[in-house]
Amino acid sequence: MKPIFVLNGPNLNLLGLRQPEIYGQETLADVVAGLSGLAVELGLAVECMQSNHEGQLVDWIQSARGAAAGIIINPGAYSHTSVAILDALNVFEGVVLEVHISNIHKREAFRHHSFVSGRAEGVIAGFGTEGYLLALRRMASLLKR
Ligand code: CA2
Repeated sequence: MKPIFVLNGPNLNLLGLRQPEIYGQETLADVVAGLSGLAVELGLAVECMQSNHEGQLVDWIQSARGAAAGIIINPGAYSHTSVAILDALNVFEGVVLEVHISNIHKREAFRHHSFVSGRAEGVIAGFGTEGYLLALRRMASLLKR
């Protein structure tokens, strides 16, 4: 089975270090450890990557073509701005799930729209960092079909 790419966008390297009232106490390393453990349980493999750079995210999405079964992505602020990330995801043939730690619909109006949501099979928002684990469980059931 090809791996699942878990992509995190800008500033998510600061998880657990700043703004815990919005994004919780867990660090990105904690999230990666949780996903790696759950992946073993589900019989999947995950490759977790984070970048603050839009082009790097586009490069990783392009590299997923033929190499990954699915992509779980939290594009961070690029969710609301990036047609380039949407275009790259549109060329990827596998399952795409979108995760937001916070409930973007309860926040400022500019966060209510995500370009990626038009491509994603499903979107999780407002479940904290647990959303990544829920997305991985959903990915496992979608890939079994
Ligand atoms: O809720 C989410 O997961 C977001 O994708 C997070 C983005 C935000 O721009 C989106 O609207 C919603 C921001 C990520 C910033 O992450 C930080 C984590 C800890 C401390 C500071 C920033």
